[in-house]
Amino acid sequence: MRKSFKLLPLAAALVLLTAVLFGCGGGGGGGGTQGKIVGIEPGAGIMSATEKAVEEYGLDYQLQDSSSAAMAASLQKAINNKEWIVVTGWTPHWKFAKWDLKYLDDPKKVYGGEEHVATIVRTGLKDDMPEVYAMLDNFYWTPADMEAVMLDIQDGMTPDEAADQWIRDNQEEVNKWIPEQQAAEKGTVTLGYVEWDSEVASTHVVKNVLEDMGYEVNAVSVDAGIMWTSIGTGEYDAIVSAWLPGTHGDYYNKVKDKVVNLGPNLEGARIGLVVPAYVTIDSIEELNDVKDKFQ
Ligand code: PBE
Repeated sequence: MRKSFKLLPLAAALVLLTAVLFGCGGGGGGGGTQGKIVGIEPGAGIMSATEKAVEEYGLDYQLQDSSSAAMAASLQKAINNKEWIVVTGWTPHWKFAKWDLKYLDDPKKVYGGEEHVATIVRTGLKDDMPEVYAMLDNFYWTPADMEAVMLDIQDGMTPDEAADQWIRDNQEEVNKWIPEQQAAEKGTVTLGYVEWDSEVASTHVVKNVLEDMGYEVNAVSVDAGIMWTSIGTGEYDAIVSAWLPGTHGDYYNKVKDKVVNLGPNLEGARIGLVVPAYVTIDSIEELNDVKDKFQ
């Protein structure tokens, strides 16, 4: 009895010593400290893609959870100090207009190629709200359109102000989305989205168009996983934030038999690892050689 009590602290000390000597959780091969990739919200498709990239390229890097806003703030800080930083990035995004950035080459194509953003609606919406369905089906814009809204929000407008401004600047285009047959009875439309800058922009444009048509709109911001399960259960009427075929492929496959895919609302989207242009590497394959620069 007494003997084992004495051994316990000794065992704990040994574990501690081992951890100190071998650097708890660090290393994984090349030695030294791991590099750091600044990520965004844990549920984002780009986060699972990056975990896959770390594995497939054997990167001695740690992917850090964060938020889209915190990622942008880290980028700003690093650029102010001319420090190296690698973040999970995507297009369309205002950061490319604000700073000189580049994607790292991805020869293994872990991040897929060009993507589109699709509009997904719940089963039954077409019968319940035909003109809402028609408007959502017609909704289509370009990366430049989306960036204009994102930049206005970044420059201080609220998402509703920026969306409203864009609609007024593009009223002719927007009028083409609105069906001629207007329902006598309007109702409430629920849109689900995630607080990603691109999705804040698109969701608020659609929200404001529907409001102009006389509907009440709830734009509900949630985690990506919840957005996808809730469109599957029909709790939301629509999402305009489905990044396909790659980024949200797994989420989509789980609900695709229960929802209606209205096809692309934007083409020319992309995800990957992004660095400031002054960073002198060009490929994900080079990251391990310079991990000390990405602390
Ligand atoms: N994003 C923006 C999302 C999709 C839209 C690239 C951050 C994601 O990774 O899931």
